[in-house]
Amino acid sequence: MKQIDELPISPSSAGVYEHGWQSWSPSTTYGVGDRPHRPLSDRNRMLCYHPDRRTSADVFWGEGLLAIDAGDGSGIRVYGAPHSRSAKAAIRAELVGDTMVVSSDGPVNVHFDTAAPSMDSALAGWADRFASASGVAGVRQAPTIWCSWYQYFVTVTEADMIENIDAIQRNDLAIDVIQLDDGYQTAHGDWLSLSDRFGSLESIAEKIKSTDRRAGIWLAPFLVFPDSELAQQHPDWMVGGATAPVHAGNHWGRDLLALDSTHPGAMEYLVEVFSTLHRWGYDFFKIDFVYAGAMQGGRYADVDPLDAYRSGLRTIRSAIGDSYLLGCGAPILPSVGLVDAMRVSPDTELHYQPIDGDMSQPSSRVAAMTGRGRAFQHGRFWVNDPDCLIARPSVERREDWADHIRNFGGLRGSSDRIADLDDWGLATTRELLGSSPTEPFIS
Ligand code: 9PG
Repeated sequence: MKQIDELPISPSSAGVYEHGWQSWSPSTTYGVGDRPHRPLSDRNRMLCYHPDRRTSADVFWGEGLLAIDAGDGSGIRVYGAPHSRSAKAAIRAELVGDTMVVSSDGPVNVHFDTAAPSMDSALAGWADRFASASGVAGVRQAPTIWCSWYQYFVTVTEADMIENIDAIQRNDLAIDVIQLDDGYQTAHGDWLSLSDRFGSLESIAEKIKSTDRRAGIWLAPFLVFPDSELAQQHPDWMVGGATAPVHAGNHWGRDLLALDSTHPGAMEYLVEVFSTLHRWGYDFFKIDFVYAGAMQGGRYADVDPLDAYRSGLRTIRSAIGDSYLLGCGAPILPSVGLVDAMRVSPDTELHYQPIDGDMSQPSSRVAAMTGRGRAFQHGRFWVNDPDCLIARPSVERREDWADHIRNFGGLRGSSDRIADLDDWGLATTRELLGSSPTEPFIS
C-alpha cells in the first residue's frame, strides 16, 4: 500500500463511503467513529466479499472506490479506479488524530469535488467519468420480470412455473419476462441436465412465449459442483486443475469449484450451454455467482484474473445475441460495460434482519442498505437491480421493502406465488411493475 492522501477532517461530522467488491458486499457511508461491516465468517468472506482480503474494522476499506466527506464544508474527495479494465485497487483510509490517511495498492484517481452538495452527488459525478472511461455508451431499459426464487427457492417445479405463468396472464400483470431461477438443473455445471421436477426447458419457454412474454433463466456459469458430470469429466477445466483445485466458496451444502475462464475448452462449453438455451427460446439471462470467474489461480499464470473475468463475460455475451444480461454476485466495477443490469445488493428475504448478523446475508434490511448505497450507479453504469419485490402477507416489513423498490428500483421484478398475494400485495405488484426507470436516481 502506498499513501496517496492526507485529509484533515471534522470527526463529529465527517463521513466515509466504502464500496464493496461484489453485488453482495456491504456498501454504505459511515461516520468516522463507526466500525464498518466485515464478514463474520470465512464462508461469507469467500461468497460475498473480496475473497482474498482480510480487512480489519479498525480501518475503512473500499474496493476500487472510497470517498470522504471532510465534514467541514470543504467538499468531498472521491478515490476511484480509473476504468472498469483496471478496477482492482484497494483503498484504505485510517483516522490518525484528526486526519484521514489514505493509501492504495493500485491505480486510483482522486477527484476533489468542492461543490458537491452530498456524498451521493459526488459519487454520481465520479460514476459519470468512470462510465465514459469504461466505454459505456448508454443504458438499456430493463424488462419487468417475475422470478421463481423468493417463493420456491431450490425446490421449484415445472408445475409451479405453469401455475404462475397462468396467474400472471389471468391477472393481466405487466410482466415482460418470466425467469426461472436456481433449482431446475441436476448440478451446477450440468446446466442442460434437468432435475426430476422438470420435463423440458424448451416447453416452458414455449408456454411463456404463448402468453406474449419472454423467457428468462438463471445460471451460475463459473461455479461447478465437485460431484457434477462436468467436474468429473473435465477436472482440468476447473481453476487449479485436478491437482490443486481452488476453493470457490461453500453454499448449497457443498464446497464449490470455479470454472477456468482462461481455458478454451471450458469457454467452448459455456458457449454451447448459453447458445442452446438461447435457441430454446430464452433471451433474458441472470448470471449469478460470477465472482468465481475472477478467482486467483487461472491456468495461465500470466493472465490477470480480472482480464480473465472480463473475457469470460464477453464469451457469454457472444453466445446470447442481444438477449438482456443481468449480473449477480458480480465484481461491480470490473463489470461496468459488460452487462445490461446489475444486482447491486445482497438478497432480500422474508425476514428483515440477517440471520447471522452479517451485513452481506439475505434479509431486506441489508438489501436496502447496500441498494441505497449504490443508487448513484443506476442510469450511469447500467440499470440497478435492487432485487425482487416480495409483497405477500408473510413478508416482514413488506411496506418498507416496497418503498425501497419504489425509490431505487431500476429493474422491477416480482417473486411471489401470485395466488398468495392479498389485495395490498397485488396492488403493490401492479404499481411497482408498471414502469422500469432508466433515468438516474441521483443527479
Ligand atoms: C439462487 C440465488 C438467487 C439469488 C442470488 C443468489 O451468501 N449467501 O448465503 C447467499 C445466499 C443466496 C444467494 C447469494 C448468497 O442468492 O442472489 O437471487 O438467484 O442465488 O441460488
